[in-house]
Amino acid sequence: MQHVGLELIGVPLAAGGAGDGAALGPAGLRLAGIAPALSALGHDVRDAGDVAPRASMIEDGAGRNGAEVAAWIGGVIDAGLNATSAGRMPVYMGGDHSLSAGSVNVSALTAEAAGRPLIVLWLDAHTDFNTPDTSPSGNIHGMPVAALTGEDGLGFLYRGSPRAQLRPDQFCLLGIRSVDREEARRLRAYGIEVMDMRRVDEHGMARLVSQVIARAEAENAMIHVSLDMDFIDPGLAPGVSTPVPGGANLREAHLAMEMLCDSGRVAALDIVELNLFEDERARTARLAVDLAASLFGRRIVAH
Ligand code: HAR
Ligand code: MN
Ligand code: MN
Repeated sequence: MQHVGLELIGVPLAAGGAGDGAALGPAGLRLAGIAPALSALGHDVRDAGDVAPRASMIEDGAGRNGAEVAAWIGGVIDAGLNATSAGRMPVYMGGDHSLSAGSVNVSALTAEAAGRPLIVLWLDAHTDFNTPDTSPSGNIHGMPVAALTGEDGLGFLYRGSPRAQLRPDQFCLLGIRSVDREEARRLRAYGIEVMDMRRVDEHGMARLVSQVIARAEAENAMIHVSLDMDFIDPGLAPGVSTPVPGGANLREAHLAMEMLCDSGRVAALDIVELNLFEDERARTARLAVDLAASLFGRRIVAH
């Protein structure tokens, strides 16, 4: 692929999830060698360090730890815009998935400024489309897709930040195998595209990812890749907070990354939900680095 300036942005955020383990995600990715792995592919890699949560003036947040999560999302938006305004591609190292309420907003703002549409490819076991009213847990990492598509009850996450308009039809959720009852109802009502694991089984990963890329080509869209590590089967990626059996296998996950790389349309990457407390001998951290390398040009053989 063409060499690009990549900006690593650490987001040691765990307040949006159930436990504390996600806060070690950025450290795990750094120790597993994400910077040298991407530099070795010819990219100019800069590590911006960890985001600081904005001093929060939000007191009326919803969900568990709402005000704290909002402060972090403000920091993510500041750091992300800082990277894209300098022409660098952000790689957000989470941290729980609530951070993507900020990172995807940055990609949408950046695409908007460039006059390009954005497609969001959400690789996850979960659909993350709960609201504070429907969530069984109150955890905001189960709500970022709702926040991004303008759910009223989550607007507090963007207070003090520029905000892009994202429509439900700009999202494609792939790898899904855990959806709450109310979430399922809302997904249908909003017409969000859900490529669940049954569709992966029936049609194959290649065909589904091709469809997403073909649509991006038709619209001349950029693609934001939001990789929740629980997308991958927990037998291969145990280091996550909310494992669900029946996920993507190793080649399916790499193939998705390789095809996205070849599309030349990737705008940004989130790597989220890595939980070192649950990992086994850093397998999940290393796999995350390998998947990032596939997304940014590593090949089995050059062709
Ligand atoms: N749907 C559940 C909830 O809202 C679980 C959400 C899960 N966790 C994540 N996000 N890792 O993808 O609480
Ligand atoms: Mn998620
Ligand atoms: Mn998930």
